[in-house]
Amino acid sequence: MKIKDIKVFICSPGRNFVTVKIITENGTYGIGDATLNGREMAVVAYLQEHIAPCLIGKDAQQIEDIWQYLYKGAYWRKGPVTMAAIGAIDTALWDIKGKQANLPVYQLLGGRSRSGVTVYGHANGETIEEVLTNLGTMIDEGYKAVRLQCSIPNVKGTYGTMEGKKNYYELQGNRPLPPEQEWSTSKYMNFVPELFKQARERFGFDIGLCHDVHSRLTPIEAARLGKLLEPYNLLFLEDAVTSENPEGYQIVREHTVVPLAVGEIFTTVWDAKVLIEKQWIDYIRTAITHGGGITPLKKLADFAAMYHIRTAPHGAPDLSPICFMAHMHFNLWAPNFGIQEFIGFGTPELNDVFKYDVELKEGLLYMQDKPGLGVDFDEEAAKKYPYKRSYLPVSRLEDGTLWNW
Ligand code: CS2
Ligand code: MG
Repeated sequence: MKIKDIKVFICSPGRNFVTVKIITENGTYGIGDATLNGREMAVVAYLQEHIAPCLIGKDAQQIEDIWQYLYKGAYWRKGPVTMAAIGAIDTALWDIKGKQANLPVYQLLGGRSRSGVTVYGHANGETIEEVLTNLGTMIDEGYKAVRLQCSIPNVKGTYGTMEGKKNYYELQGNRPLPPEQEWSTSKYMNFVPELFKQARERFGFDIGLCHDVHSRLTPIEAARLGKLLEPYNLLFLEDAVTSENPEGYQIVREHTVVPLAVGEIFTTVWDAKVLIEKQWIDYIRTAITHGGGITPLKKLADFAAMYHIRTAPHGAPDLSPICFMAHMHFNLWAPNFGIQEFIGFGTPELNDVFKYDVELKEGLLYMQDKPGLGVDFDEEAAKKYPYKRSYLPVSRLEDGTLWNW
């Protein structure tokens, strides 16, 4: 089954998404997500100029060999641009193989390990009261776990809040230049424990609560935050420290038992290797798109399972419904699946372009069996939403020092 054509689309139904479509000589096609927030066009060029010409005429069934060809054959390995491009190709090939076998992709991975996919939603707000109101709504909707993010008093712009926008897509799709946000570790550290104290006082301990630090703390600061949050029994604390130096997590681990989740910016298993082998983390967050596809993510999950580590795939608004559906199959299969981040079913514009069918019931996602990934991309609809350059914010300390956003 030879690859006849590879198309790359970039559209912006609210925010930018990069989509790959691989078409075989008999007309079967598969799709993949290649979105890299704020650097989308780099991945488009990598796909169009450097990957597509090499794959025309190759056998679409040889998923593993094509992955090795794209990873090792590039010479320059790893990195977000390369691996998002490879991830989209790999995902599209699994979609094709499922369609060819007339099976949902999870059946090709090893079948179901569970009936539904447990998710955690997002409750955020400008004040603790607003966050708790949103948390209460999600508990009423049946969520088993919720991530809490709140603006910090006297700090301009805080990660994870809407800044007055109606949804994440409006927020992320309208940044013609990188917005500058302020950060104060001391104001943050003095404030966050109160958020979780009040959440537990009002809603008890049955609901899973997590929090994304977004790599803003030093290891000893993260250790202190972990200790401060221990009474509130978090499901996990995410990205407590930047992960370029994995030994930073050794320091956090020595001081606190709060479960740690890392990995949304990882692009290969090598980024996670030390953290996993040393058991310095509890959840690995790498997404199929940014992690190079289903092929390497299956290997990463099995490696993590040897060290008691669960998967908790990244599920932010900058991962398209194609990645979301690939995660559905991955999560139904993975024996060490932990939980899936879920920010809802998107907007009318998003669903105008991406077609998929998933149901949320009592905090779990369910999908109907369809051949392949069970998601489609409407090329004509996508034309209505042209690409619009948009950036992630940058963060500065109150004295102007550039900091981790
Ligand atoms: C966040 C992401 O969902 C999360 O855990 O870390 O929303 C992250 O900010 C974006 O993916 C950045 O593009
Ligand atoms: Mg995160």
